[in-house]
Amino acid sequence: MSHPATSSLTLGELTALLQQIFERHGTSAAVAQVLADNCARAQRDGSYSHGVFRIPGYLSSLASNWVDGQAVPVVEDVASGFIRVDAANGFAQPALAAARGLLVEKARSAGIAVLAIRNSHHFAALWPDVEPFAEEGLVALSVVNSMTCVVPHGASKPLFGTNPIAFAAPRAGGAPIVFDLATSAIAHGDVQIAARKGHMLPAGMGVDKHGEATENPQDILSGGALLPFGGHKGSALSMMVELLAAALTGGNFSFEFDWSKHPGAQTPWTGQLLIVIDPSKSGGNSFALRSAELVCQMHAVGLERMPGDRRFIERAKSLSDGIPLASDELAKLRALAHS
Ligand code: NDP
Ligand code: PYC
Repeated sequence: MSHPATSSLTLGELTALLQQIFERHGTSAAVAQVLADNCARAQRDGSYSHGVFRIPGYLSSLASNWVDGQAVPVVEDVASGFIRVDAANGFAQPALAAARGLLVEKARSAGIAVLAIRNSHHFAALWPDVEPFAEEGLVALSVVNSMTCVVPHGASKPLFGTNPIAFAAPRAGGAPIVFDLATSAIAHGDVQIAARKGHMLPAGMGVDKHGEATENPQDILSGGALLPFGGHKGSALSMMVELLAAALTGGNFSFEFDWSKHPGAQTPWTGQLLIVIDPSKSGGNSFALRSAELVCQMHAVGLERMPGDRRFIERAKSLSDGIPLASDELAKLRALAHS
């Protein structure tokens, strides 16, 4: 069996290429730099549903004038532990970047700080938003809502978004503890990838347009919907994400925006919440040592894989061998950088 030819790029090469693409397609240099960095790191870590796969979606949203690639976020310092950012109909990551310094300063002085981003588009993996805090010794939790495509448990029609939750905590002597999970049974991006590859999904992920269970990703994408993970439990977490990421920030609920007048729009126009905690304020044993102890005990009872381990292994491979990209995919990206 012949395999498609692959090329490999360094993180710097891929970031520079993606930055060129974003700028070429209407973003400011500052926005391009933040999005390119995010997307290249996702590709490096094998987060394929939110790596270069997302580039056409970003570009078609920009071309439809649904999202403002030139937006300049407005940061408001509203309380000792609370920052609000109006992303001005731009992407969420530049809004986080604009407020990040103040957020860390507040978390370190007050022990805890909240960043509430509204009027924002998040089209990426969530772990890149939290992992760097843990690398600085802080604990971080973030939630973001997306677009209506998930049927709440016990309901008959979709309402929630795929609404991920990401968490990162420092760990002594090892990589931070990080998880990042959609509250739907599967991320929408993975449904698209399965449909493209002609693969069926495991049972229990979604329903077709008649509300009947289906394992066919095409049925889900053409009028069907996803289910929450874990029945009523995932559904409750998805509801929590709507409340924290939209109601608390002033952003849209996943069902609240209408992109029908912007054909090609794909980036959800919602909100994002981050909570950052300085564990040094808790006193007692160092938090990072306690994290390491917990992981040690988890391994002692037979756990082989921590959340994040797969990504860290992919990252190490990418750093030694380069980030693999199918050669035809790379050619398309290079064409986009000049088109
Ligand atoms: P997965 O189900 O693949 O993984 C969820 C988490 O569980 C990851 O931290 C993963 O670690 C970990 N994990 C997976 N398998 C195991 C295992 N066997 N044992 C222990 N841990 C495990 O992710 P999702 O499909 O839920 O989400 C994919 C991405 O989609 C996320 O990055 C999410 O942020 C993104 N997304 C973004 C949205 C947005 O609106 N911006 C909306 C929905 C999703 P590891 O990473 O190491 O595999
Ligand atoms: O994969 O569910 C998803 C998703 C929604 C918005 C960005 N990614």
